[in-house]
Amino acid sequence: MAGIDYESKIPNNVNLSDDRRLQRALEHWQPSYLKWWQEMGPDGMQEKDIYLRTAISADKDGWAHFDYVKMPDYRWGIFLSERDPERKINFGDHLGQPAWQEVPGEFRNTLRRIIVTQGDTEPASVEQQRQLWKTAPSLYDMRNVCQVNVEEGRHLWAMVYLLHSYFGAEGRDEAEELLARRSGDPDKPRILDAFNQPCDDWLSFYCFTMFADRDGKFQLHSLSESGFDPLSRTCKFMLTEEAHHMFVGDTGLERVLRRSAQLTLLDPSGDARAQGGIDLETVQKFINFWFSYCLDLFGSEISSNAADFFAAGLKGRFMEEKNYTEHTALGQEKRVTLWKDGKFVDESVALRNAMNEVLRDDYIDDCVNAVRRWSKAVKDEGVDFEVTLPSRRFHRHQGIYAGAFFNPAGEPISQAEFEAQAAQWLPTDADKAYLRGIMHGVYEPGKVANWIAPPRRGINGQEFTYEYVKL
Ligand code: BYC
Ligand code: FE
Ligand code: FE
Repeated sequence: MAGIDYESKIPNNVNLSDDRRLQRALEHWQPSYLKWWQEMGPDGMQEKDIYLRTAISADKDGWAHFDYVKMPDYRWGIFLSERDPERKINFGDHLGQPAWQEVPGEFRNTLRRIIVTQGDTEPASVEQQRQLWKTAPSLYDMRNVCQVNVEEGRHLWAMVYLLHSYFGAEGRDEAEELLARRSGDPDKPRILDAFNQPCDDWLSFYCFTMFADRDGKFQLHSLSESGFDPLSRTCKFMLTEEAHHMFVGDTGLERVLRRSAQLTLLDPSGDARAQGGIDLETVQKFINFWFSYCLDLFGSEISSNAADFFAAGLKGRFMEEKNYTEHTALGQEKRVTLWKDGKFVDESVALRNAMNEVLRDDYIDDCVNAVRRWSKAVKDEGVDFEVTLPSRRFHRHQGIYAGAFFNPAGEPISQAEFEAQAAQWLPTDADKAYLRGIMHGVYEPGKVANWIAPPRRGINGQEFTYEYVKL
């Protein structure tokens, strides 16, 4: 394993200093990145000292260092997990051949598209979250959103490294474009829908890190199986950081739900809002919204793109090597329930064409586990309320259910019925205005907003009362 080069402008474990041309290209991109960060990173937060984790190596133990950092001084580096010189392509049509160290010409465009799509989500999420620190419910939470943001910035670096290293002039153009698109901008939006949705309250932020970063987990896992070895190694290391992002979302929602339950009990008429909190029904609506948008991130249930990615050995299933014994996915089918001319029709789809749905299934299982824990937490507080996930058909904008109308149980309804009930299922403007009204930043160490429970423990062994941000 190459050592960490901390002397150069760009920390890395890829021997960047041996490749002057690449090093120059990345050093040329760096000021554009920093300019983007100043413009689109946490708004007005750039001069503050924040207790942050920085990736300093790809070793399992001791890969990260914690200290106070001003975000623009964060050392965004390029780290790939260790190379296995014996590694073989472990699925698809090239099964058993040595993993590629260079991009095969025939897959150049496809691979570039996958890397660009992945890369685009990283800066998008920073843009979506740039106002959040101001209304953080505690310094602990304020620190966490900044942590997530600097690491998404590093994930952008990871993809830009691949574009610059392996895709020549086209890759350099794509790297520029990654800094030019803007979340939610009608003229130059980010690529995937969920990354153009506003995320400007903390309930949305916890849903986002729970559900969108979890899409990241599954997409990165399937890319870490890639036959293109540099992509595989890059994604493997990104997953190390991703765990904390999902932790922030999962525990954030649990803290909100617990507090909602407590305030429901505290109020004589069981109204958490009357106590300045968030009622459980509102939390459920935000879950419905973000979960459905994140299901869209897996693409269409039946997808020739997905079949091509798998056949080419570019993108495998979740835990392809570990969880499966058969790796060609040929001669197999998956049942998919289509919605055709106002009727459900069960159809067998060639497994390769159903790869998006296979990954979505694993994702949903993962989400179900979390929801079970949250429901238990609410019951432990003494309130009888079941948190649920809506059906995979509810409120979809991509795939075979898009354009039709289903209730959260997945039953078909008319557009008029949907519109009549949407306010009970999805966040309304009034709900968002209510959240804006109760979410004021709490800037004193150890204090927490009324609408959320404190976390069980702090960061890196520190107390919750630690001064995570020096304001
Ligand atoms: N929104 O066959 P289809 C993360 C497009 S999250 C808009 O259905 P395919 C993170 C699609 O591009 C992980 N458009 O799907 C989390 C295609 O367009 P073209 C991100 C969509 O091709 C939090 C057309 O519809 N990583 O890291 O199999 C914070 C038909 O395509 C959407 C990846 O996504 C959508 N939701 O695409 C920070 C991995 N869905 O080509 C970071 C890389 C589909 O006809 N991406 N379309 O113009 C991929 O592997 C695939 O592109 C997809 C599915 C998973 C997105
Ligand atoms: Fe990321
Ligand atoms: Fe993330």
